[in-house]
Amino acid sequence: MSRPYFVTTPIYYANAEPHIGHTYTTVVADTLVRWHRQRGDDAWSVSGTDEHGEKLVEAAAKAGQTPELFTERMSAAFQHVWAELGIAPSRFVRTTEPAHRRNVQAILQRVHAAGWIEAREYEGLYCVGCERFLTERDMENGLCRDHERAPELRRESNYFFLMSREFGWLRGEIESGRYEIRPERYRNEALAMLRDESGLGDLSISRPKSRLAWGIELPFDREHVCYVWFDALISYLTGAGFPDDPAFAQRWANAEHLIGKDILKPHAIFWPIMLKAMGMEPPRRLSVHGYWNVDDRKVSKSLGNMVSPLAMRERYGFETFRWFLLREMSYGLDSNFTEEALVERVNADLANNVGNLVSRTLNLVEKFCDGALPPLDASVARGLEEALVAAQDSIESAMAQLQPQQALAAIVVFASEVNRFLDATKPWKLAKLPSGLNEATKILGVAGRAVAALAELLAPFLPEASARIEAKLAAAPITRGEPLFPRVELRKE
Ligand code: ME8
Repeated sequence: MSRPYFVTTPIYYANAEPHIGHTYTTVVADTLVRWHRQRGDDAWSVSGTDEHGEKLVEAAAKAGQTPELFTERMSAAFQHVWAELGIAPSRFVRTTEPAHRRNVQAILQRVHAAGWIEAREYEGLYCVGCERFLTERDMENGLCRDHERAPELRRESNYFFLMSREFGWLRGEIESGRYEIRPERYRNEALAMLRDESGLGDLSISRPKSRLAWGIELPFDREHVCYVWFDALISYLTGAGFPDDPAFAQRWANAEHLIGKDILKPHAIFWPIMLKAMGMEPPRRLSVHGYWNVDDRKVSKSLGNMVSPLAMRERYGFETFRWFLLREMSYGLDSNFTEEALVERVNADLANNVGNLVSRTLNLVEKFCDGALPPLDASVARGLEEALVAAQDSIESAMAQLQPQQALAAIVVFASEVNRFLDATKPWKLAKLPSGLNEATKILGVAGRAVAALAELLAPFLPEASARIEAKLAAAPITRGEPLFPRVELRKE
């Protein structure tokens, strides 16, 4: 029986082009899906675009378009970029699509009928960037910490989701690991939020239509639209096939959300309680990563340092960029991106090590074995078999802990071992000795199998390069051909 696995990325705000941060989360999700599929698991993934709320209305107005056309265009841009990069989520959810709207309304209706929603007057400081009222702790010097803009004083009649009822229950779910939040520091952060409830409270889940018409109407009060976060989180259910896809329950029971640390609170606190109110289980797991900075500065539109994945593909090749993202960031911690570091890293790992191993092996097989991979000789293979098992074990445990950078480090170690094996045995010299060809052939049989194993190890991380290695090994005759990873040079503009 294949085991189900379900992973989500955030659904990204459709107000900007995809940048390095979105690309990272999406690449990790894609890697996890490929990793699970390679193991025979039944993996399903969801990504999408978050298209309602004031932020979108502001962005559309700035672009001189209606919210409908603007979000259509921006969502298409996200879908286009992922397709260009060879990343295909099983389901891409737009929060403006009818299936999603139906789910949000049905859920609001259900939760309202079950007594979880109450109308109240509310006054507070609202940040349009966050799309929520701020608490003291969200601000510094009167500005929103995240958006560095002044919040507005607002008084509204709002519907509240009575979230605070369940903080005690939620603490238990997180503490027991029933809702697993990793790495540890974010679990602690979520528990700290729950300990100090002054930063929480009930959740306003409506906006009067008189002020914001761009959203999903509350089914029990058509004068209000649904708060964008309440709407957005439900996209995970829509993406999993809620309510009537036969695979939905299986998927949901194995759900893992990948997010950046910026959106810990809605995922750690709002979401499990929303699910409880619907009579559903919390997700299995929330895996939180840190921020990418670029040239040691926060990624921001105003600094123009958003790092477009398509521009990186143009300059260095996409899998080169993908390798750097996966190899450089320790999942959970912040990382810094510079093109200088990318160039240095990929030349060391890919051009000089992995790529070089593939080239020299194919070249030797072409030269001394007439381009046909010799049979495997177990006695020669022994040392490398151990190295392969060690690499597989390291990758297995790295992926279980969601530390892709450690998995890639293990691949680099394995490629180095095979390179050292060739350096030590020197088949190119042996082959020229009067009786050495037989021994050289055995060595190349082993090196060829090691390269095939390397392609398999690489498959979830660099699918295109992996497929290219496999195609080269399957060719008759085998030839050295073009280098897999040519050295890259800094092409910063
Ligand atoms: O928050 N470093 O959408 P969003 C690392 N629509 N990751 C980053 C990043 C950075 N500098 N910048 C963005 C939203 N990300 C909501 C989500 S989900 C129900 C609704 C990634 O477009 C990271 O995954 O602002 C982060 O959590 C997400 O993009 C935020 O994307």
